[in-house]
Amino acid sequence: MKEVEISRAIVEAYFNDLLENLSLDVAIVGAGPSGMVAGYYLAKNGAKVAIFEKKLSIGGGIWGGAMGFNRIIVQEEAREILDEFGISYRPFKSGLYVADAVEAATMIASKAVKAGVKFFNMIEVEDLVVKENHVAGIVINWTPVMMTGLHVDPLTVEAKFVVDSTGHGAQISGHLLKRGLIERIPGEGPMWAEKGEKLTVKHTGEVFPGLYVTGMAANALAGAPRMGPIFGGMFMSGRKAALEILKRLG
Ligand code: 48H
Repeated sequence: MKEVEISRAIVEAYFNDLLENLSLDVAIVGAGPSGMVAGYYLAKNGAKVAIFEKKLSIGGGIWGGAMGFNRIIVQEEAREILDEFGISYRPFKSGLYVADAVEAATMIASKAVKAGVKFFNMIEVEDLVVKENHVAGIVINWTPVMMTGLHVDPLTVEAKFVVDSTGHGAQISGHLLKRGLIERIPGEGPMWAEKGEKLTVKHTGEVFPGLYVTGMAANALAGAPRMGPIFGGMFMSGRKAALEILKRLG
């Protein structure tokens, strides 16, 4: 076993995958719960989809449950999504279920990979490709380059649709705001779990031609309340975006 053969295998496998994923049906930005669920339903139904995550680890804000107490709450309307991913849960009181955050994160990630989602971690999406008033892809750079502020030009990935699943900061939609392509991002409102959950799903959708938002990014764009450690809305948001995009892809 030669060290250089190990290096050759890694470089070849990784760059083959990257080459293979430079043209996508859907590029999802952010591997939190809403982005991973969207990716799963898209890939399961035949779309070519990759998720770009700036951190080393995927899962976004799901791992810690609330305050690091690693349990999440899911409401009745989203229970079928727990079943779809094979996540175990127990009823707490009428209409509310408790699941293990680590089990939820790992099951969703695993099913997404098996459905055909390609994850690229440690890659930050630093901008969008916009042509003739339509989002046509993402601009990517290596997270350590972004962290160190080195002046290194990015690469691009073309995609028929881009999904902003970047959570509270709605970073990707922010790139359109700073160019005056969307009018405003009011940011999420203070905690109101029930309303926040409903509005997450309601405001999931296309916010600019070719760009969808999910999860907390949808709340940030709509000025809708946050909801704390209840995750059914994140799951339903991801599924809603996927089903709408699948229709458009035909
Ligand atoms: C690549 C990026 C970039 C970028 C960010 O925050 P998330 O978990 O997002 P959601 O919306 O799927 O889930 C939100 C949920 O975790 C949560 O925070 C809730 C329910 N809060 C309620 C409350 O009241 O606080 O994941 C977003 C992911 C993260 O992994 C980021 O690292 C990643 O997106 N990301 N990846 N390029 N430019 N920006």
